Amino acid sequence: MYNNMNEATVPTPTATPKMVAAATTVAKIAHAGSSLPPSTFTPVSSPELATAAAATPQNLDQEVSKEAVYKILYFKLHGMAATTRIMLALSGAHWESIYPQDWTNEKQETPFGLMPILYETHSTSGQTLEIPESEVIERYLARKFGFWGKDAWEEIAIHVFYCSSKSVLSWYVNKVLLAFPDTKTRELTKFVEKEVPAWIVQHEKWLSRSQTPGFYVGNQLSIADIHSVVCLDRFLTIPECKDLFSSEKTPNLFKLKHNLQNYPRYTDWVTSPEFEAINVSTRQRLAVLKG
Ligand SMILES: N[C@@H](CCC(=O)N[C@@H](CS)C(=O)NCC(=O)O)C(=O)O
Repeated sequence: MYNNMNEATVPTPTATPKMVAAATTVAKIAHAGSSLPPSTFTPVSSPELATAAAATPQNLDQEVSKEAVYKILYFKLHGMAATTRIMLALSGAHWESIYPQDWTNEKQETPFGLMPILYETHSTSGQTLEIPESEVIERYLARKFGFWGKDAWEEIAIHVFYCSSKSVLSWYVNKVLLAFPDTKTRELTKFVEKEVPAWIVQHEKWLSRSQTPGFYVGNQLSIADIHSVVCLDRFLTIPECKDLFSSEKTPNLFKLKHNLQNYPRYTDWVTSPEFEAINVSTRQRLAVLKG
């Protein structure tokens, strides 16, 4: 499974900062010619990696830390990077979306041959953390940026709503978008008549019971709020789903969306030329998948 990892980048448990820096230099040389940051993913921890992963806790109320800069590698599509990009935008951290230039070859350099991948580079140590797997990235950033609740119970509740929305979006992607042509229509009907209405009923119920309108949990923005808005926006682009949503039919989901729109950094991101470019190529890709 780890065939493509660069062994030179794997620090031992007793690796010193000097050894880590040397390994990083070797990795940079090994990746000359590639557009991707050096691959550094490793199953072996070290004090330096643990410190880097725990470093720079930020939240929306704190001044932006320049200690870590982020790159998120994904196709020029919303897809599995949408929630991560929104969290990065909201955090005020220094970040950029990067796109594969020659994916067939670059794929070989990545931990699982799949995107998204988050690269977090620390300016003090020069260390780059490479994190694959969309859900891991989302949860890592949610914790780091303060979208993961204020206590252990809030964390559980946020996780519950986040997972519930994740599963309905996965249902759509796996059973409708990626379906063979002969089953697509049948699965889409199931999605529109059963899966989305069930999501709406349950999430409207829980949002109507929340402590603060516009948030699932507590009185602050969480990954559950952000991810449900990503789902809502996605479902609103499906013509067969559109009529299931309105300010009368789904007032609490709409409140969630309007609340998010009150964050200037969110609005800056979703009105940016780059977001629009991702919109355009997402629409093109979806048109192809729809057939
Ligand atoms: N479990 C992975 C799945 C990632 C995945 O399937 N990525 C697709 C794009 S949505 C990909 O990288 N495809 C390119 C390829 O297979 O070469 C995650 O959640 O990150």
